[in-house]
Amino acid sequence: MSIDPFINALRTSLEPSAILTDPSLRARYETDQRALMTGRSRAVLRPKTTEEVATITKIAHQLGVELVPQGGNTGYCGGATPDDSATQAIVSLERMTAVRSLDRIGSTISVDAGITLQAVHDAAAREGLAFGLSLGSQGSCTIGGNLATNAGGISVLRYGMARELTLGLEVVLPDGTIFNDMLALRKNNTGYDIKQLFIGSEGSLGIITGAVLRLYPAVQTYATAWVKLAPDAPLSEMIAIARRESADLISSFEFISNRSLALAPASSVGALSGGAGGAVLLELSSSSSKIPLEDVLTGVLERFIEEGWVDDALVANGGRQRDEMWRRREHLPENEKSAGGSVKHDIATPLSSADNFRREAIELVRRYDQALELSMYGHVGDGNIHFNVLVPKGLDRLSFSAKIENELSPALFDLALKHGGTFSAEHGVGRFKRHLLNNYADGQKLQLMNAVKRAVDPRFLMNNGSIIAADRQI
Ligand code: FAD
Ligand code: 2HG
Ligand code: ZN
Repeated sequence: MSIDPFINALRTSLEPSAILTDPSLRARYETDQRALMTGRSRAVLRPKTTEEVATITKIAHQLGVELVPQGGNTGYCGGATPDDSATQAIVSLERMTAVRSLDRIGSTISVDAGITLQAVHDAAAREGLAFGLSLGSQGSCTIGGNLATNAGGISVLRYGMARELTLGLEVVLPDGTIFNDMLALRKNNTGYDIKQLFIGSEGSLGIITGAVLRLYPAVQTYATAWVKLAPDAPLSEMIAIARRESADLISSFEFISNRSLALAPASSVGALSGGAGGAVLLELSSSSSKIPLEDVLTGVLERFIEEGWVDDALVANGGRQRDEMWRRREHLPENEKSAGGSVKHDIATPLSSADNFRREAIELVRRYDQALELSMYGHVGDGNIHFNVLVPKGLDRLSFSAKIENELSPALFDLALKHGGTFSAEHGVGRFKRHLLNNYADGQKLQLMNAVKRAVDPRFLMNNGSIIAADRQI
């Protein structure tokens, strides 16, 4: 029998496979996906139901044990990784994967929070419907993680962030009580919209156990182009024109720099290279096959070529070529990793400042060190660019990251803020960016966050150290 009173108490309510204490079984839950941080947990807990999550949380509350919620562990900010004290317990939702119900007429789906994003896509597709959130990690990330981080991805300009796709939520609060707001309503103006507090809270206010999500009619037709950009193509202007000329049928407008494209293995490049200014993956989509999407896309591309913004464009001639284009885009994070890694800057600015930010940020990096290489890509259609500094060959990844984060990143974030932007567009704050939140957030916002945290979790038992920490005000 364990001498840990917390584990002993749990054993009376949970089956043995729900409690992992063996270090070799715990290991994969204790390191973040980029291997930037490894913690040490007291145990990894794997509940199967909301009631089991409530039981765990109640016992933790009684004994003052801190919990770290975890979904697919694909996050970028170390928010699902425990500290190294061996006192925090990870609560993994990986065994809570059910579709609770799907309403075809109302276009909603109700799910357990541990279900993968891909499984939600599949369940919706079986009923002729679609879920609007799409990420490169969708085979492993979970709905709970998506809502906890308010994830973005490649279709935000059509469907919005995770928040905008959520109608209802079920959350186990830090004392083990259950907040149930699993309504499938578009309209419900009955007081504070409390569920919104948990979306984007990165596990610091409670454990999301269920959600009701909005679905849309399934896409029937796509028109997809790989656009080779001329130097200094004004992306913001192009986005505005493309939206207008396509009656807003654009679902993705993804920019990829040439340095990012060059990270791919030579065998996967084919015709999908960039122009002098890089490439854009532009996609229009519709649930009606009666709309001549390709004609609309051709009209947009002709306009770009007339303006001299585009050297050449390739329109996908079918699903296979479309898949190739998307593979080229979705593999970028993996390609960066294989090439030695990068220091990430997940920047968003208003679209009207995006081109100026990019230009000035490139100059800033050049002034700091001519030799640094930038991998820039992302969801520029919604104002978000991943402005990543590649780790030079032969340098230690962690010490290079620390140096850049000390010496260069603050200037890049200052520049983003000068342009009305943010230091974290879609990846969140977690443990890695807590100091940035302290530095950059409005003082009143920090006070309100602190007040909310203290009201919901006065003993700081939920994900202490991620976003907000007990040892400091925030
Ligand atoms: P985890 O990594 O397990 O956790 C993330 C945070 O949420 C942690 O703070 C954790 O405590 C909390 N959390 C997890 N589950 C719960 C729960 N049930 N209740 C309360 N808190 C919880 N992100 C984007 O926004 N856009 C992208 O385009 C994108 N692309 C990606 C591509 C790749 C290849 C990879 C590896 C990641 C990408 N991500 C992207 C980041 C990541 O996939 C998202 O942040 C995702 O939403 C995290 O989900 P997860 O289940 O893995 O959460
Ligand atoms: C993407 O857009 C993800 O592919 C990852 O948000 C971004 O790795 C990155 O910098
Ligand atoms: Zn992204």
